[in-house]
Amino acid sequence: MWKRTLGLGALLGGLLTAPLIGLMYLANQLAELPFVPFDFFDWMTRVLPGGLITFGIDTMINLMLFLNINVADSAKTAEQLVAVLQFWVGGVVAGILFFALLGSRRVKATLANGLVLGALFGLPLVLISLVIGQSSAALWLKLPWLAALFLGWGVAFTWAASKLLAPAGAPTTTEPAAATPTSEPAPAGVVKLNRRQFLVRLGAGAATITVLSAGLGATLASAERRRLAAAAPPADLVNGQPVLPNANDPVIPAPGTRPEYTPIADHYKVFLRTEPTLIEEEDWVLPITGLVDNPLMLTLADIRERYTPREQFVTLSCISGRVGTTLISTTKWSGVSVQEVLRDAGLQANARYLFITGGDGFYETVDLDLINQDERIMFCYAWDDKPLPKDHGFPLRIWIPDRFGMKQPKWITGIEVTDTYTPGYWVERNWDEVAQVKATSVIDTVAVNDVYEENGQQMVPVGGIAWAGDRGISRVEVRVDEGPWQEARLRSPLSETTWVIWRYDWPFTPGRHTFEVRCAEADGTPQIEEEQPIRPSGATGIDQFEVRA
Ligand SMILES: Nc1nc2c(c(=O)[nH]1)N[C@H]1C(S)=C(S)[C@@H](COP(=O)(O)O)O[C@H]1N2
Ligand SMILES: [Mo]
Repeated sequence: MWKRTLGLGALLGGLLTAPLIGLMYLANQLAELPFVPFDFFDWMTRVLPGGLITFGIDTMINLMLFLNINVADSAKTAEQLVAVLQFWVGGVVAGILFFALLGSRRVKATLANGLVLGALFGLPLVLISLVIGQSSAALWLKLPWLAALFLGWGVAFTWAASKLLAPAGAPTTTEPAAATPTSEPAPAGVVKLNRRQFLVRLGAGAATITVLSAGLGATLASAERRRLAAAAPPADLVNGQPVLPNANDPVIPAPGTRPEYTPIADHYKVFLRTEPTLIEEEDWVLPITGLVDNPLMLTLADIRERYTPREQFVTLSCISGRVGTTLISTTKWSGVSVQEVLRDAGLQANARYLFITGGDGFYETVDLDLINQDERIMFCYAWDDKPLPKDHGFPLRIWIPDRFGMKQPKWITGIEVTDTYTPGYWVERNWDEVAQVKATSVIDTVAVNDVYEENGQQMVPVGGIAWAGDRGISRVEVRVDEGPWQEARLRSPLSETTWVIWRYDWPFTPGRHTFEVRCAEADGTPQIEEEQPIRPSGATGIDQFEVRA
């Protein structure tokens, strides 16, 4: 009996929740209506303790590395998948509970009770979605839509359960009337179905709706991505001419080296929520308040026009990348010096920190000593000469050289000048307070297919990147099978704050080989070769690359 309740309740819950998710996704793509699974997931990550979340992220990343999935491309996708799966499991659990209720006959399978069950399932979810979700659809549209979906789920569930709960052997009808689980003979002309046939039909119907809505939604989403990609031509060319400052450098990257200037669409992304935070320029002003003589309320136009524009080629990296990380990218950042804006606000004598908040609930503290030492620290409003993409913090983010991304809020919505230190979002979750960039070097390619001959010796180009924040790279060395370290050639970087592309031409010998790379900073400080874990301060160790040739 219990087994049956468990099985059938789970089955019904699962079957009916899949099309619910599909329809929400389609409406989300069509009219920006809420996609409740993401909203619920975001809410959950806020209420659950940080340690548990960190554990969850670690587990997911480990699994992806184990399955050889590119973390930079797929971490967010994986998280979204988890969010959808979690929602679906919620539907399965609700199915079991409700099936048990209906089976116990304490709740009759009436239309009214169907609505009640739908409300029980949906109400908390809809509330969460309305409060923390960022759907831009009007309330008069999203409220009836979500109500219809969840109430519809409840009614369909109750109806289907009543069919399945009909005494064994009794025929079930396909008539969706306010069904009561009785064994009344079916009216003439109605198709009689046994339980198995009924489930097959229900499953087919649910699968059809799910596949159609999810497929259509996905088609719309990929059309939008293509439209965006087409609107953005390759960034390092203008009218077919290279615009990068080192275009004439004689060191040509080994084939297979990552692009020196990351196409914006490929720039790695890290953010707290399941989806990027959407801020409309019209709705946005930046308040700079607290210990200042002249509190400011700046629009984006104010920031662009009142202060001196600056640009900088910047490599940004996430502290949670492993050795050989893909959570690192390079583009051109434009903005204004934070020093200049703060002069305008007039810092008071006891001002010590900026407490910066982001539109997604992220926050971080920046020491004013650091800002006073470095005029490059920037309020950034453009990447690659275009307004910041929504994924990357539109309308404003801060750039702090030589710090990992976790210290640099995007989607900035408020700045308070204070005399007290508040640990930032990730610092509170036990990550490094300073988060200074660790020197790192990575092998991207051993281009065995691009072998060429020099003085009768076959040569294979080997290449990759090295980076040490704003501290520069003076030397990159490669060794093969633990042989002697050989110096690589360095391409001049796009700026003193970007990675360096290196190249080493290896005298080919057939067989299986292990390549290793290490670098030294401009002042000669070698990169840390000892393996250290990612947390709390960023991974260190030697990147290895295996080839069989
Ligand atoms: N508001 C906000 N800012 C944020 C984050 C965030 O989640 N929210 N993540 C930080 C982290 S951990 C990194 S690595 C960088 C990533 O920036 P990107 O996604 O533009 O590459 O943003 C930082 N700034
Ligand atoms: Mo990060």
